[in-house]
Amino acid sequence: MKAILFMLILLSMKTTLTSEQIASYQQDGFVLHRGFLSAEEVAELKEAVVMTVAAMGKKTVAGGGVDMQAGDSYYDKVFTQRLNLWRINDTAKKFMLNSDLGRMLCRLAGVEGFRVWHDQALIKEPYGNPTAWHLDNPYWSFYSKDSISIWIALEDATPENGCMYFVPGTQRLATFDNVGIGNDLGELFRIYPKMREIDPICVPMKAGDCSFHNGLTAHGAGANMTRKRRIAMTCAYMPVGSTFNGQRNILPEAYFKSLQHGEVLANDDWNPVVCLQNAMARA
Ligand SMILES: O=C(O)CCC(=O)C(=O)O
Ligand SMILES: [Fe+2]
Repeated sequence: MKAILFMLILLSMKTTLTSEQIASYQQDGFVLHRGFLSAEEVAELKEAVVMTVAAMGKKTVAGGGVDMQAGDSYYDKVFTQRLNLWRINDTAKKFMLNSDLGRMLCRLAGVEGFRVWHDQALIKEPYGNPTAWHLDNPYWSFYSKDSISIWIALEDATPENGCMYFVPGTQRLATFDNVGIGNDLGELFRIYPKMREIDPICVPMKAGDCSFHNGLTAHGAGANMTRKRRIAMTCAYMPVGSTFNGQRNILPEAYFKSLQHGEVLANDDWNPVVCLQNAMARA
């Protein structure tokens, strides 16, 4: 009975994409997907996220990654950021490693397969600082033009509480140079002056909506000017076959030390596969 219920819950996720959405993602480097989760799914995932974040305390990476603690800096007040919840919470795992979601990623990016890089709960607390413009992929332990993230609104995300903004087409202008998410909102545009010429798009979402963005698309979020938490759950995915670039990011120490530059990142425990198309054909 429990298993049947489990299936029904998963089946109600809206995982079909239109060809317009795919074309729009490929053109702009991001796309909005409305109604991804039902109200019940939002409640289930939100509860799991809030509970897991609370249980982690100041520890920022769960499940054996780099040992880091949140502090009291400007960055700590951009959001409460807790990573790899999927490693310690089955609900987060069920959603973030879902194979239908995996298929959406493959279709959007036009690549054969993805592994989880890391998930992140991103809670912009009341009066939280804005999220400075940045690119994601340069922080990670591999470089790819095809990495992708999902950002799921678990509360309505609005211009008042810090919804996301994207600069369309910037995935084609970016290299792997980056800036930190610090207190200089527009620093990214000093290294990429061409990106300044494009108008950012504000992407408010209802709880249950999600967006997908390429790891090289410039994006940021506003401040939270409200008294309520802006709660989002996100996950970044790495194309299958990506290679180690020498950066640690959140890798566990022993694994990090064992890696050679250029080695394929293929650790099924740490970076499980969420979709592999043509797997049958190649088997
Ligand atoms: O939620 C935010 O404020 C920023 C999110 C972000 O940068 C991301 O998901 O890559
Ligand atoms: Fe980001």
